[in-house]
Amino acid sequence: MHTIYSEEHRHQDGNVELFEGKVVKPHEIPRRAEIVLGQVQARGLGDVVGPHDFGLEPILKVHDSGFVDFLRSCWDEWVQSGRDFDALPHVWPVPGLLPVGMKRRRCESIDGKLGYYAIDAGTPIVAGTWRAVYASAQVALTGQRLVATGERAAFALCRPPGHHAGSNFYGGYCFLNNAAIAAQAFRDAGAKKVAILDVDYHHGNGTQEIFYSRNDVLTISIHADPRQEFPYFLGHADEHGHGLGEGHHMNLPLPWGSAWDAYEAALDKAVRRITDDSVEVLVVSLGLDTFEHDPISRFKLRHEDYLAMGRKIARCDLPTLFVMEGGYAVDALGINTVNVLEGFEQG
Ligand code: SS9
Ligand code: ZN
Repeated sequence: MHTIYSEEHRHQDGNVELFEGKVVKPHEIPRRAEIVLGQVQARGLGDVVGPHDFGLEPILKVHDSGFVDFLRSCWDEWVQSGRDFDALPHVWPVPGLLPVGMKRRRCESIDGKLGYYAIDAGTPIVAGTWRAVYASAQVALTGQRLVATGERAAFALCRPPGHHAGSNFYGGYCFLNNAAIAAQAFRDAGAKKVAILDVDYHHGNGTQEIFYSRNDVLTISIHADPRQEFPYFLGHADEHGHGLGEGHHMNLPLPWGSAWDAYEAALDKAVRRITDDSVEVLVVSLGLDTFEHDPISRFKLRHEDYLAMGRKIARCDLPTLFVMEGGYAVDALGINTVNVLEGFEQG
């Protein structure tokens, strides 16, 4: 299969992340994408191609224009306000802050805007963030075009990742929801029903939010239980979709310490839900932070389990776009990623 890759990702290169209350070096670093690209080439997965530019239009079908404007102008406003270090939020309009009858409003101060749009303080905005984020979305859209025009599968080597970003918010190292943008592009290209299967260790809260009231995009996420793990406030087993979307969202939370046996059972449920529906195309949010040695996660998947994961995803028997999400055991990230893709090709 083809891999889509852009060097623009290197412009997202933060200096700090607030991680569990501590200021640390970011986990989401440029070397992640370089390691994956190296393994794609070393194992001969297929051609590596650059992205086309589809512009802002497909992004604005998923994200609010005010939010996109904020991402584009944030760094300049931050610098104009006298700062030269990474832009992070430090105050939030939590729901109970406002008296009954009052609406959340966007503040003109850049600190107010950061708190308005950010869900965490772990996602630094730097000078090159928008460049990298825009290119990452175009990488996903280029993969979408390849699959929509007849390829069985494609691998969008997106960085930064996307699944924590919603229609009007960013966080969890994610700014624009690449998988959601691609899924919407499949719909606009004529696919009647699209499925997004999120196998990242963390719940795909942004993807859930974007499609929660819709029945044309089935969203399924297998992840660490939000009672224990980020993003904490969403991703429980009893969230099934709302209104028209009722029954078109599925969360499969698993406890800390879960290994392949438990994971495989959840993946079987996901595959069954997809094959029971009239889904025409599959988008996989491919996070590899379920790995046993991931530094920020607590699942126990091993190298060989990713081959089995790829084979199982192939049982959906659908045209498939893989979109890169998380994975922070950087030295193993290429092996685990390409294992899924090779397993899929064998399956
Ligand atoms: C809590 C810290 C989580 C955000 C992780 C985002 C992962 C994106 N243990 N910090 S795939
Ligand atoms: Zn993750």
